[in-house]
Amino acid sequence: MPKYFFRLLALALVLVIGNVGFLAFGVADEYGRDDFPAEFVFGSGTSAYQVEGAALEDGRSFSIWDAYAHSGFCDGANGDIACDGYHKYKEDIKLMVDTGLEAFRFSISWSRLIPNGRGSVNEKGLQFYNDFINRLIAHGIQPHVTLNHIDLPLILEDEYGGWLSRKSVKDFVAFADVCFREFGDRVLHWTTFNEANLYALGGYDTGSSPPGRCSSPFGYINCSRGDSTHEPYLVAHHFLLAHASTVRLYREKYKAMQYGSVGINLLAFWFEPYTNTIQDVKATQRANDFYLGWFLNPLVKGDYPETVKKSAGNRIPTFTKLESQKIKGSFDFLGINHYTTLYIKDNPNDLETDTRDVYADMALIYSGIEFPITEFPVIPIGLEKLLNHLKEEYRNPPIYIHENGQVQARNGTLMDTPRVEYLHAYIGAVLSALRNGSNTKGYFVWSFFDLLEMVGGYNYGYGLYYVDLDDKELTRYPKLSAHWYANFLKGNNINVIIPKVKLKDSFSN
Ligand code: IFM
Repeated sequence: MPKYFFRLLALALVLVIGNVGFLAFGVADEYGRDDFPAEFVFGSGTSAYQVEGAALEDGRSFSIWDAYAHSGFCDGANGDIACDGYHKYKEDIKLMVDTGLEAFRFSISWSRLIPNGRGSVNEKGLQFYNDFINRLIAHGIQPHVTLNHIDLPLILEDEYGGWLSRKSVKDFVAFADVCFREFGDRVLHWTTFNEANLYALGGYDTGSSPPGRCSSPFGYINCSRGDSTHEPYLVAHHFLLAHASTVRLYREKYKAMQYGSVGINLLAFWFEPYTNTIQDVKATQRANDFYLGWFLNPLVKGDYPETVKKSAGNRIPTFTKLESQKIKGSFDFLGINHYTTLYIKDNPNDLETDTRDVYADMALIYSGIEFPITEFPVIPIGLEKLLNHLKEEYRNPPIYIHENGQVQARNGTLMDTPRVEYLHAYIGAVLSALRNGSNTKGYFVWSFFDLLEMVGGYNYGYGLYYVDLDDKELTRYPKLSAHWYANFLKGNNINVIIPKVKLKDSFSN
């Protein structure tokens, strides 16, 4: 697509958004930045492999995600160059400033910082993240850092089977130690794992994310190695141990000097029963137990939920008394990634066979999204109910909504009205939840750019900014949603160019 096309479109968007009186079908917005507490943070985010590129530059080594992508699983795409964020970060931070971001969530590539997985630190990697963090802070943008966004160094996968081995716990904690030591004087918000639950399910049950392990008949891919019946439970157990040890390290060695906090992130759908039958209602509870309780029960109550233990039997590891004590209470906040609501139908047939994966252990069927996902259904009440559920069931922990956003085919359009509608509705739902006592502390739009997606490669995007992959400069262009978010964050009292989604709609149901 020619460059001038984007420039003209970008100019048109600026004119439209900036020119309040000119909007034909805008209706006054019903909430603004000022309706949220001043200390509540709004941001956006990315992750290392999805944006950085420079895959083998300046000493970085491959991660399991590089290997997965190079095996053709991300629709044939890979992150060798991605958005070239490694080289363009100064320009990118300028865009964050233009957008008015108060916080930015990103991950540190373990294999860039410690290319051998353990041992010596790569000075160039260290320099990059120091520069990045310093520049964010110089512009008043809080860095929120994820330690592992599905990108374990490949060398550790090859050496001992990665997260399948308990050795991963020690190496992860040592990596976290380096990060706290080097960046913790400036970074106050740390997340150990991104979507720990999906990491276990995608990586080891269905094979639909790195390292792509699964066993027939459970895989979404052709399973060449893995064991979908046992491995997801085993790696989830190791994630929890690694997480708890990392939190302990931070609390004992760094917290008194650095004053930061450490949390974990989970993919969190909201689930609604497909019908009002007792079976579907119970199946919906099971969906929550498997998706959230799998991690949150140990973190809040010290053990896996009874429903999960009952279905998984001896395939789920047990915690020793000491481990359980160590895990219980080992988080300062919970990060959630929420995209949409799914409808749940009971499916007891799944329990009739002894050879089951985690999904069969759940004994349910989902509906609500179809693959390939082209756009998520907009159901903001789902987010509100989810936040309420976390408040009721898990003692109202501090929450950061680390990811929320709308996917669209990446066809070059900057007029992403559906994304604006989506964001407007979901941010409204957050406000409702806050007013109902949720302890939510921040909200991050996923994602800042269109980037490499696990599902769909570069064919789909969530970005506020479009990255022109046909242009060797990889020029970034703000979409309508970037202008909309910027206006919201800057407190400009503008009308929005969207059909009205009234806040009170999200109270109904
Ligand atoms: O891009 C991903 C991200 O890496 C993890 N959460 C879901 C996003 C959208 O698919």
